Amino acid sequence: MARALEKYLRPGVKGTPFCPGCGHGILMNHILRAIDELKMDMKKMVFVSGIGCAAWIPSPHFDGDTLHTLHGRAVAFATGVKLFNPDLHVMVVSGDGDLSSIGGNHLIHAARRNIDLTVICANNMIYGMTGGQVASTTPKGAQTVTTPAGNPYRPFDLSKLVEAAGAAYVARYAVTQPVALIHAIKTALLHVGFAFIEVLSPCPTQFGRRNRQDRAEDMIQELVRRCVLEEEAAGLTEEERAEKIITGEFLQWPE
Ligand SMILES: Cc1ncc(C[n+]2csc(CCOP(=O)(O)OP(=O)(O)O)c2C)c(N)n1
Ligand SMILES: [Mg+2]
Repeated sequence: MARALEKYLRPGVKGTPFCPGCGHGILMNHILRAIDELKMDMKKMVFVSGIGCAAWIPSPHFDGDTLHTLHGRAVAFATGVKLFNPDLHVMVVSGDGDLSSIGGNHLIHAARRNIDLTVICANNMIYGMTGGQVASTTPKGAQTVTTPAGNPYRPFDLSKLVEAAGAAYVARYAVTQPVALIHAIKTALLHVGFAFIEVLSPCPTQFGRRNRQDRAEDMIQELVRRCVLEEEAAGLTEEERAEKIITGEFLQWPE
């Protein structure tokens, strides 16, 4: 954590729950940097998370009001907080499993209702904390502890799903695109309506080691190689495109 951001950390909380090479710690840094650059008042913010490694990002680390809730129910709790006090900035930070598997219904309906929340989904394509089970975001063919012969199903494209459900702002970046990601978090925080950012976050411990990427650097380098901006992808052939992960700000309703 950069020294300038330490003031946002809850006193007394030591160390990190994240494994070496996990992208969630990098994301934590990017979120705090966005808050710092916007000079947001932590007293006017509430951070809500569900259950999973990603849910540890705000809670217990952030020195502000945090709600560490039930698995899959972060968006429901966040909706309650926002309705109770609309002056608060309510940010949900949780995992792909939490938000889109068990919590999938809350996610799409909050997007449909355009509830004024900022939702950051740390997508490591697996249930990390519970030992590496298949998620609704796991790529087809990928090995997990519950799909040793390879995942037979297609994953959700989370950004497209939330966009189709009715969100006001949708972006996707990897933790390896810090400038664009911090900009997106700032935009999402200022945007009125349901703002969703899918953040690709490597999990060497549960995903990488089962999918021939056991070194954390390999996963980071793969993200650097595969993530392209929408405008860069426009010039690629169909074959080249299939290999890439398209990132960018996909949707921004005028306010
Ligand atoms: C009702 C309920 N079902 C299952 C669990 C077990 N569980 C806890 S976290 C989790 C998956 C978390 O995955 P994700 O949200 O992707 O977070 P990650 O650990 O990958 O960051 C599961 C299945 C639970 N705590 N509660
Ligand atoms: Mg996950």
